[in-house]
Amino acid sequence: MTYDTIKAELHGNVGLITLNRPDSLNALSSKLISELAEELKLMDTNKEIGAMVLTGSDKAFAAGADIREMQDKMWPETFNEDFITDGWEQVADCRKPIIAAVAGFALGGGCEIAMMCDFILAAESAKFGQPEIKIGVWPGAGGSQRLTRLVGKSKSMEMCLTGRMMGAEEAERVGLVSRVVPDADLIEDAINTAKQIASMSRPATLMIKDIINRSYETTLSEGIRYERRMFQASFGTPDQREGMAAFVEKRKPEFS
Ligand code: CO8
Repeated sequence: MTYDTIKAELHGNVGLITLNRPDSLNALSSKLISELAEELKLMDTNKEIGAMVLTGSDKAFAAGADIREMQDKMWPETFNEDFITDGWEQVADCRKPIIAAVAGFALGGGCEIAMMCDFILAAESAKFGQPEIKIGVWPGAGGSQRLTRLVGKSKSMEMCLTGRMMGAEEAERVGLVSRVVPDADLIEDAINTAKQIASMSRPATLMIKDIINRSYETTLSEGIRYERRMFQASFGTPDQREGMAAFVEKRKPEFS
């Protein structure tokens, strides 16, 4: 499929989506969000694909929602069309693991989309922020909630109230990103990490994503109970049989 605002490629069993609006630092227009949602749905249901990578350019993952496009909107319109809903949650709704590979700016909606991914790999040049306050608004695609859960109240309040950007080193220190890599290695590292995930048992990867995400939605005791029930249910799956037999027989597992 070809698009105007994103590029989609396959790298073996990994789907790579590149945000592609270079003239506006990948500002998230409604067209971009709808193309991204469409491609993510295709990749999420494509049996050949085991994991996805979402990236931008060297300069920007995405510098936020498209300010030019939304500047004239008024409240009745935003409410009636449920602005920032259709398509926006598709990244978080994917069942397969999705990695954000971030270089340059990840601001506002860009930071929010990166946080909807399962984890973030950051290039040394990455800069994260929720600068909405500087244009007279506040986060609207989950930033106030996801950033706070990821980095804690103090850091989240400071970032959202001042709009300051956080560099890659600080982002790794506070747990916003899983690892920092040199800019030149970002895409290769992200694809290799996704390939590693895609080579594992598919039900196991989907289940791990599901049970970790459950921890954000429930109490500790309910989450642990859910994890245990799901763990018990893994016994009898072909991949459990194969994975454990391969370990005992000292060979590489071949997951179905
Ligand atoms: N929207 C539209 N255009 C943008 C955006 C944006 N968010 N960011 C950059 N651009 C454009 C610039 O207007 C400029 O275009 P042109 O060359 O035609 O003048 C081009 O990209 C390059 O930008 P700069 O010249 O400003 O580049 P600099 O390197 O000087 O600065 C910055 C880079 C610091 C990233 C700067 O561009 C900036 O501050 N951008 C805005 C960041 C921002 O405020 N983001 C938050 C937006 S609000 C938001 O995301 C709310 C999320 C809620 C969901 C929204 C859903 C739609």
